[in-house]
Amino acid sequence: MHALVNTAVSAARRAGDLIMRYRNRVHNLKVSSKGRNDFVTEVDQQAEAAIIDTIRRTYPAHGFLGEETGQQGNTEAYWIIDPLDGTTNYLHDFPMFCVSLAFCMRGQIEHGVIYDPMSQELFTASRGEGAQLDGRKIRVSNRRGLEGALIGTGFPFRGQDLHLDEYLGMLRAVITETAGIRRAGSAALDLAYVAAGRLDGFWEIGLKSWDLAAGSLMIREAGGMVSDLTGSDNYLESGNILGGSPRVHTALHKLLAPHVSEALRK
Ligand code: 2AM
Ligand code: CA
Repeated sequence: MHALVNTAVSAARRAGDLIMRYRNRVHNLKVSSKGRNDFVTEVDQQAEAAIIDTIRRTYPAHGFLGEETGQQGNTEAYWIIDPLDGTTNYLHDFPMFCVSLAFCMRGQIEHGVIYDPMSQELFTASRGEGAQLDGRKIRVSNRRGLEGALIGTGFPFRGQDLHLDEYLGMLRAVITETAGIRRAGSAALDLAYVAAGRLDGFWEIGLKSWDLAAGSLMIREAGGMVSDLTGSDNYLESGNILGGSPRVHTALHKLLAPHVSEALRK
């Protein structure tokens, strides 16, 4: 395994252990949901601090772009961190959340690690070297189109740019044409599931780069395709993503196209 991936795995496991240690406490907090929210925010922050600390010990010159702490340091060689993807699930003890780490070098994502501390499944990928689940090579599904396909998505949630009408149009189209939709609540883990062939495709709008960086590399390295909703490579910037096995990606792109408004083309 690449030395950078080794370090990322240690960091992700350390964050995952911390998340699991706090899990019972979150559930026992009999306070208002605000109190619980604050507590979870604290878990997020501590997990991110643990990740940064682990990476810094080996790579003191690297920079970071974290969901909790934002951009810091080196912007040429840096780590994109989602310390706890699926926070709402975690808050509800719904067992679908993960730690997502990506290493970015001069604008290219080179390595990705996604760790699910509930199942202890570890997904890894390095550019040009494939993707693995617990050390075994994974491939996207070999489904030939939308018929029978299982598609993941996430509902829009950010206040002002909900694009709800467009999204509902997409949902209607996908419900009609596929075997079903799953809305699991952790975009990073959903993307890892696409890479592992558990989902045939995935789309979501309005995400952030830390939700997508590791998982998008994983899908490509597992033989799949990733783009934004227009088919371009701009998904990390736009936050709109469409991924899947090659034929499902192509079919889903075509199916969603009529619902992609001007605003979603940026
Ligand atoms: P998060 O848990 O790290 O915030 C689900 O649609 C995806 O959107 C998740 O990856 C989740 O990542 C992200 N997300 C960000 N803010 C959210 C919110 N307010 N509600 C639901 N999901 C959110
Ligand atoms: Ca996230």
